[in-house]
Amino acid sequence: MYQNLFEQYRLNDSITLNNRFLMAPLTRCMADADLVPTDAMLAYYARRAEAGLIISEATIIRPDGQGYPNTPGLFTQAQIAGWRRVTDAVHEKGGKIFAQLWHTGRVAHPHFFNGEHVLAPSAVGVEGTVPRMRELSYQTPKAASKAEIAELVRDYAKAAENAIEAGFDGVEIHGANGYLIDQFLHYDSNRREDEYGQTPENMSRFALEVVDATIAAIGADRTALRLSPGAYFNMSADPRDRQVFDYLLAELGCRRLAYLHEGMFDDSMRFDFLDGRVSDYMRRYYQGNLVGVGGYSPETAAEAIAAGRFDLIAIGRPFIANPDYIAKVRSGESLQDYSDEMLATLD
Ligand code: FNR
Ligand code: 8K6
Repeated sequence: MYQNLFEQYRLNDSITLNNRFLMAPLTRCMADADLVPTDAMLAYYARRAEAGLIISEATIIRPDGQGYPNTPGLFTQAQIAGWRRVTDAVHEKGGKIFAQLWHTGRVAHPHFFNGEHVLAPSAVGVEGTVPRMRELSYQTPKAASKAEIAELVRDYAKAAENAIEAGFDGVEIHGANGYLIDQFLHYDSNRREDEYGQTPENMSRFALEVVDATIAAIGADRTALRLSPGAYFNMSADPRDRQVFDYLLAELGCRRLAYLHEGMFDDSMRFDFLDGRVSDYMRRYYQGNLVGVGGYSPETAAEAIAAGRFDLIAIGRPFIANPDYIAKVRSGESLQDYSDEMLATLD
């Protein structure tokens, strides 16, 4: 069944995947107090190594990128060594794994890094409190200076180098879901009046600088990007955002990334200003490898791939509920339904 999903897929000259299933990046908040991956995390990822590619849970590039408890990092030697054990275990089982590189921007909280402020494109805060730590209210961020922006770009590239040192096959830059890079890409959160704001070209500048610095550090064939053109999480949409993404996607088309990944929880959502689904919008404006995600079953994913709507499918919640998701789909065994209670343990 679903034969197209089990075909090998050649991402580029360096990387060929065993099948078209990606394990979506899934924050689990289970790293240790030093944000180092644990033995339980090693076992969790190794159990899912049959995926064509695992994308790690979002992993912070530096301390002030942290917005949730116990999210792993890639900025200390101990974190690199911890991830090395995870990547070795996945490779031993024949799998591949990318690190998702994360800075939460205005969704960060100084509680986690004993800091004074959080950095964002502009001093525009998010409403509300930190999930799982409701006593912590979000703060109004500090608008990053140009020197701070340059430092952030360098820190993404450094984290990418650290990821390669840790044995990852590549990195997916987290440019989605209302976090730092996405905050530059939407009018709701980017009110800058310098060369990082106000026009599609300026608003895309930070994202492209991060992408280009990462490519320079580890190569385009090992660099991927996740984007949310439809602001739907930690953010409000503005119809003008469309022009920013039209411009950005055209620019990305020239860069031969490993893949581009839509950041969505539910890809059946339709956005007027994108003329429909996010995946369809991205396919129209981007010709490289495209990853669909958000509420897909093996059936609907196989159909979408057969119809050419995207090339690869990322699976999130069903992979939490079914460590042996790939084997079950291959054999036609029924899948266990996901429930939020499953987030309490790392099975
Ligand atoms: C997520 N998602 C997510 N996305 C991301 O880019 N980085 C992350 O760390 C996380 N973390 C995360 C945790 C949990 C518990 C959930 C449920 C989701 C989004 C995820 O990658 C995916 O886009 C959605 O889960 C939709 O896919 P499914 O679950 O419908 O297959
Ligand atoms: C991008 C997500 C990072 C989340 C970290 C916290 C983990 C808890 C996730 C709960 C998932 C619920 C998803 C519901 C979001 C719907 C958005 C429209």
